[in-house]
Amino acid sequence: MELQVIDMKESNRRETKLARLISPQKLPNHVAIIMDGNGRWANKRGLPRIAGHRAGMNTLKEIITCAHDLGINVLTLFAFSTENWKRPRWEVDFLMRLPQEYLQKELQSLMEKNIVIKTMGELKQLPRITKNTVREALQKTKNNSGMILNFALNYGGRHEILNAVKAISEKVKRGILKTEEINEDLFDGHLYTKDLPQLDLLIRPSGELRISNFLLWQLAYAELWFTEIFWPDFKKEHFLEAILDYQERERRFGGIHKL
Ligand code: V0D
Repeated sequence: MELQVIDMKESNRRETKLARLISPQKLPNHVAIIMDGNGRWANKRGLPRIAGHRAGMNTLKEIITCAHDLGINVLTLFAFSTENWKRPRWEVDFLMRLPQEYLQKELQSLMEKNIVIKTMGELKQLPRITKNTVREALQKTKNNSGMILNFALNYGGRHEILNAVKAISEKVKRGILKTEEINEDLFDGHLYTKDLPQLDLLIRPSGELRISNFLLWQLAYAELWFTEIFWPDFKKEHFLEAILDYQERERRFGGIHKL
């Protein structure tokens, strides 16, 4: 008990220290997070995987609050990938009930923060209850004007790119678009992220050094930040550390730094 109290103070002090070092005028506009390591976090403690997902939901609350307080404009979260259907049936069923559980607990606080919920991915294939809950949340928050909270649900980066290719080629076939008119901006306009600012920073916890089919096109110039910490152990101080590292990096976009 004593130790835990000391630990808390220690971590609060670190948060305050990090928060003071952040420059408000150099914040990333758009941050994405792969919320990974929930199952392994639970295994390590001899708990069922679903306990890890629940713990991951608490982290989500803390990080959303932190991003909102900092003034981040868009937070994109990888909640369910097109590959996650390969997990055991019971785990998929459990995950599909989380949006409802989450929104029941948190929608009010999201409204108070003026947060807009958005999604990207194929919602069509989700169970009806999940789809309806999510659609209701989109509807309820659509007139808010604060931070965008963008959940990637049944999302795959290659799938997103193929969809764009299909939509563009259909336009060419119908004569609405000329092949010569296809450029990066036009392509951007056919992605789920078309109305969002450019991605600045990707955070991946839990020690995996991969992109795992997330935001393939959008990651072209984004900064990447990895940590070994599992998502349920990921705290405000880690988020602030990622933002601070981002601010200390020199972004070149393929050019050379002018001395
Ligand atoms: C499990 C840790 C919130 C990562 C967080 C369906 C994995 C908890 C949502 C959510 C999940 C989604 C849409 C929405 C509101 C909330 C969520 C899934 C998993 C996959 F509009 N947490 N969460 N969705 N986890």
